[in-house]
Amino acid sequence: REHTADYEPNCSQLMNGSFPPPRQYCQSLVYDEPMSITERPAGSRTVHGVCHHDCPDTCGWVVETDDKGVAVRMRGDEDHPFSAGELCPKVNRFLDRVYHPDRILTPLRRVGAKGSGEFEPVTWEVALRDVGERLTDLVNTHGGECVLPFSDAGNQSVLSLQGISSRFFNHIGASRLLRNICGPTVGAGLSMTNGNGKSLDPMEIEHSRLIVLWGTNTRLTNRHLWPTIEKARAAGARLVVIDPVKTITADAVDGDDDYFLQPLPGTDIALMLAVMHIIIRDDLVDHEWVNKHTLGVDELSTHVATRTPEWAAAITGLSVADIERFAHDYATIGPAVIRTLVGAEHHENGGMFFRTIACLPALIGAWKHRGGGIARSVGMWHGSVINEAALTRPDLLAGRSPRTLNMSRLGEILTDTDPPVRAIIMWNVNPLVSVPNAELIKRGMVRNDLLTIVHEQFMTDTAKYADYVFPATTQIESADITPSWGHLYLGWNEPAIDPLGESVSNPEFFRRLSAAMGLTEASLFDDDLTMLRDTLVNVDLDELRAQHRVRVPYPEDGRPFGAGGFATRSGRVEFVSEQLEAMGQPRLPDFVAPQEGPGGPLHDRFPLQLMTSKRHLRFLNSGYSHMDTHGGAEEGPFIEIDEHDAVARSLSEGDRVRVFNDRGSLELPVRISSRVRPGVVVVPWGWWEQHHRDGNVANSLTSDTLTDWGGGVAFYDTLVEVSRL
Ligand SMILES: Nc1nc2c(c(=O)[nH]1)N[C@H]1C(S)=C(S)[C@@H](COP(=O)(O)OP(=O)(O)OC[C@H]3O[C@@H](n4cnc5c(=O)[nH]c(N)nc54)[C@H](O)[C@@H]3O)O[C@H]1N2
Ligand SMILES: Nc1nc2c(c(=O)[nH]1)N[C@H]1C(S)=C(S)[C@@H](COP(=O)(O)OP(=O)(O)OC[C@H]3O[C@@H](n4cnc5c(=O)[nH]c(N)nc54)[C@H](O)[C@@H]3O)O[C@H]1N2
Ligand code: SF4
Ligand SMILES: [Mo]
Repeated sequence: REHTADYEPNCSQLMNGSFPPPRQYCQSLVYDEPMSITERPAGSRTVHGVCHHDCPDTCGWVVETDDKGVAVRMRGDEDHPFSAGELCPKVNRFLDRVYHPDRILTPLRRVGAKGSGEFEPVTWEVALRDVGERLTDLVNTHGGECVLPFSDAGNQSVLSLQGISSRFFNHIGASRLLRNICGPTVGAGLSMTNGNGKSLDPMEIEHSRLIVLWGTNTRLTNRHLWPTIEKARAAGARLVVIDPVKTITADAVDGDDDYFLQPLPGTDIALMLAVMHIIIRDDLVDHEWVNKHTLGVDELSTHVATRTPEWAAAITGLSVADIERFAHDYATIGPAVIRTLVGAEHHENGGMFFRTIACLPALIGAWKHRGGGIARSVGMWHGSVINEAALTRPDLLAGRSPRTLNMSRLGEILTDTDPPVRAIIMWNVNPLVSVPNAELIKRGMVRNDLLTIVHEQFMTDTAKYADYVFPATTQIESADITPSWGHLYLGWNEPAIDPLGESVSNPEFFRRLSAAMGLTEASLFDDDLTMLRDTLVNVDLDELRAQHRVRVPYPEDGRPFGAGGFATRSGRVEFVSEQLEAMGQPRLPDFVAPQEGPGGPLHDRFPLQLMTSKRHLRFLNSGYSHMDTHGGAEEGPFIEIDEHDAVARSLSEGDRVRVFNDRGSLELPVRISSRVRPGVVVVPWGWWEQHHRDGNVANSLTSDTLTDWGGGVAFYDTLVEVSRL
């Protein structure tokens, strides 16, 4: 490897005056005191860090550098209580990503048409002067709301997610972005029943004896939880997997006691209602717990009396016997845990899915047992040590209340919103691959009157539409703290190397943007450590750094609702919800069929339900398909279709087809598969336009209809037809 000028701290050229620095300009300066790492010991170093990806596992890692400051080795941290020394197939070659020849290492200015990907390198000074002037002009002429921040959790560390950026957008009064594409609907659904989205620590599954993996593909998306599940199984736990697709997690079902249920997508609520029907019919209710901690069980009983197993079988496509068996197992084998993550929220009835699933543990009193209840994201527990307001400074809005726009409707935002968005600043996100209805987004992104600024590591499908692309660091190049939504360990991320080329971290990018606009608000120039100190609650930053991680507070007896204490207005689990009724939703859990589904108006023309969930071991969302070591090592893209559906369309293995609906189309080879049911097809998500002959992507087809509540989006309620090319 060449390692000369590239590895100079990028701030040196700035500090010698080629660009005027604001207060804390240079990334390496933030280490001045009291934790100086600027004086590196001669020879190699070993530093501890933590994975930043939008992944529940938040693994610990160790990076070794040589005497020139080049990272030469990276491995899992064996002392990490959750990941225990393993890095997944996405990240175990992370250094290939860090030093990838395609990394963006200087600012780039667009020279070709939007979307063409033609850029020229420019200096930070030139790029920032132009961007600063144009943004200032737009804000002065049209008000701050014409600027839209657009980001997600590409790096979910605290500073990378919202250090400086939130302050910057609050200060200029920009439109606010509702970042609800992943997860908040789960919380909003559970909250209607439990008052909040509080969850069991997944490591408590060790104590469970019935493990229901419901709408989560653990072995793919949450692999470091698997050893905990195996530990419970070794102690006699039984496993049930519920998924419309026969995933690699479903493949783990083994022996007569474990089983896999394959309902049609978006129909699980009917299964849950029938489970409640059976539990009540056969008097498997934990009456004592229900009387003490729930509200509305009589009304619920009357309601589910008509939700028979036969009724649910007709909707879900499951057999009555399977529904009966599952209800009995769930109610009688304890402690019973339902493990669920995000996938099942991506339906029109996504909120109701989680509102209804929360009723199940209440009915059988599962929460009172260690290892019983629901285990989902544990982000809430991390929230107790993070003072978000100190980080994001809502007070900088100074009484203004800018509009809020939902990120899942980016196409609509850019093509049909009044007053229009005139500037969009994107970081941590690749919407042209990841946000539904991508063809509509493209129509917005080509607008010549839209100023598009992207802060990225690679020339993604989205970055191709930018006016300016600014180079972003990777996680091993900047300091941060990283909470986890899959376990209780908040990690310190020590930078192992200096920023490559002229790349900067996210907070540094927004410090520079603030300076370029001539802003003088002091908190826009806070250094990283100051922000972290202000943000952490009851955690000493120096201790966190020395110990690499800290376990966030969690009930000592392992039971989040052991003594009740639900956050609803009644303080109980609400089978009946007045809050939902006030929102115009059913007050009781109920199955509402998706509009874009088998019973809806589009089904005649587009009779196949398209699932585009995570599929490849080496992909993390949209982030790796472009690398030979990752995309090159996976097979795809393709469409998986059941044999009956294939025969009905005269399709054979390997045929090229056009998958289409009114939103777009996609050319793919056919794979005939027994992993999907008739009527359901799967296209793996994460491939870029360069991987498809027609330049479209899976999300060219997907629905941007929002979920019933919670502001999520119904990716997986997408209807398509398939025809041979
Ligand atoms: N069809 C379909 N669409 C989906 C989903 C699906 O299942 N099916 N899943 C949805 C879900 S759950 C999610 S979370 C979203 C994910 O949405 P994506 O936007 O695909 O998220 P990531 O791939 O995690 O990260 C996006 C970008 O962040 C960049 N990045 C990483 N670290 C940094 C950094 O420190 N600074 C900056 N500036 N950039 C950085 C990466 O290079 C990457 O290009 O996609 C959603 N879209
Ligand atoms: N390898 C890998 N790991 C990842 C990611 C990745 O891209 N690659 N992405 C990360 C991110 S951002 C997230 S949010 C998590 C998501 O983690 P998960 O929620 O576990 O993953 P998903 O693939 O979104 O969905 C899980 C399963 O839900 C199923 N599902 C969809 N609709 C329904 C339904 O109606 N009922 C039922 N029962 N099941 C349904 C899908 O078929 C899928 O198998 O994974 C994270 N981990
Ligand atoms: S992507 Fe997830 S599983 Fe892989 S190293 Fe990062 S946190 Fe661990
Ligand atoms: Mo996600």
